[in-house]
Amino acid sequence: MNTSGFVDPSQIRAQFSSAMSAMYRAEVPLYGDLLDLVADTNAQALAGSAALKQQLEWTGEIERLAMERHGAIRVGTAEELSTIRRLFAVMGMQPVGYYDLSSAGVPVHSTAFRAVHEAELQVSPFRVFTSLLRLELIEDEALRALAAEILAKRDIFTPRARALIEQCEAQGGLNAADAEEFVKEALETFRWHTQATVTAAEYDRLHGQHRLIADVVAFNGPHINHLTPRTLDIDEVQASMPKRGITPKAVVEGPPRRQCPILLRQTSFKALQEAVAFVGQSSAAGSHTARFGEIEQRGAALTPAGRALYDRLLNEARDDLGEFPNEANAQRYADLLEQRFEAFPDSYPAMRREGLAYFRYFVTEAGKAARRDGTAPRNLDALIEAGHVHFEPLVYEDFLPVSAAGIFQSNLGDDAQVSYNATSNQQAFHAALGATVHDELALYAQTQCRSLAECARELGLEALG
Ligand code: OOG
Ligand code: NI
Repeated sequence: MNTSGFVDPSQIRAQFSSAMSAMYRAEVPLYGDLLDLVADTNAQALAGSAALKQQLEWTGEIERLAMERHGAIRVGTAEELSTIRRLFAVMGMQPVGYYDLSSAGVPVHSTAFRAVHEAELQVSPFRVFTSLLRLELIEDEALRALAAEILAKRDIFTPRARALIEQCEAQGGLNAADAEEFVKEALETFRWHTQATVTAAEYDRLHGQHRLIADVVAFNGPHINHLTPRTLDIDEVQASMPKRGITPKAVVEGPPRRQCPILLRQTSFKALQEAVAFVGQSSAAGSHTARFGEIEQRGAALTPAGRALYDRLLNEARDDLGEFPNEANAQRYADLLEQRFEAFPDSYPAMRREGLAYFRYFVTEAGKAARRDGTAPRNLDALIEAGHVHFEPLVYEDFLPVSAAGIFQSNLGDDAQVSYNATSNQQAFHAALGATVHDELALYAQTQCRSLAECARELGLEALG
């Protein structure tokens, strides 16, 4: 609570994230199994490596690890996307990054809603990968018209959620009672619907065009389709999943395993077939497949130079493979990735020296003592050398387009491997969103900059950099 009587948006986000997790756990028990497996693996990883534990203590990530998760939704119209933006804004979540997935055969473009300041991320790092269906990519004109007509009829928000969003915008915040009601009402948008809004025949037509189109159009809301806990050892979780009756996808997306993890590695288990009722059916005689489980391991955020190197090495490994990664070539792909990524320095000092990653800086006890004695060096490299300043990588808070496409595809089945010849259209996305997305690289640069300014202040220096 701040002086205005409003609840801190980060607190609303933390409450919402926890309510969403409880709802999903009740709806999809396998998600609960995954949470247990990840908690066990994380405890093991921390017990096995004092260095890892210390690193997460420096950055504070140790405190947010157990509550860390991301989810994903897919919406159908510009109005839905812009209202979702306003709904997330109540919880201090803003659109970051633009992801075009059409080139990978998924007719959507996306952003991630999340907190943008490190202090807010520390309270709750909850993020939602949010995709907008690109109806214009449906070739069949009659089907496109049908989809648009069905979408125009639905309201995915409760009247009370809409009212509370408006109230928050008008007043600049919500008090505790309103915030609690907001969490409850907002949650309704993300709930699963067993009742479809279309007939079985309409569903089949939509599904025949693309499974994702049926998923977006045929129900009264953008059900949360997965929630992803963060693990400290994704290979261990991947290997342990079958022992707990969970079948993971064949390939871990993202960079290979390294001493110093970078960006994001992800794996998922296949979407579940769930009973639904189509219009005209008296019971849940049909089925729909959308919800799945996913795990992620996060590493260092990369600078533009680091990201360019990552993209190049990833593309080279995929070119070497010569086909989409799949079950049959998974081991070869892992080997090729490792070979190519030998060109990416695997120590934090080297990544820092070469300007490949963003870092956070901390004044050590020795640094504070040296300041009192007036013996401290005055530039960053010398301060690090003398042990007066310590650095840790900034954790990557975003997503990766090639990985996201892999996650989508593993859950859409092989029949979805079409490729759209569409051009990415960030301008149209901004227009639908009613706002522009943040550039994630600028956000990391700002966090690094604030951390250097804080060190300079603590050391009584003009600036550090
Ligand atoms: C989103 C898939 C992408 C990720 O973590 O990259 C994703 C979706 O299936 O809607 O979740
Ligand atoms: Ni995901």
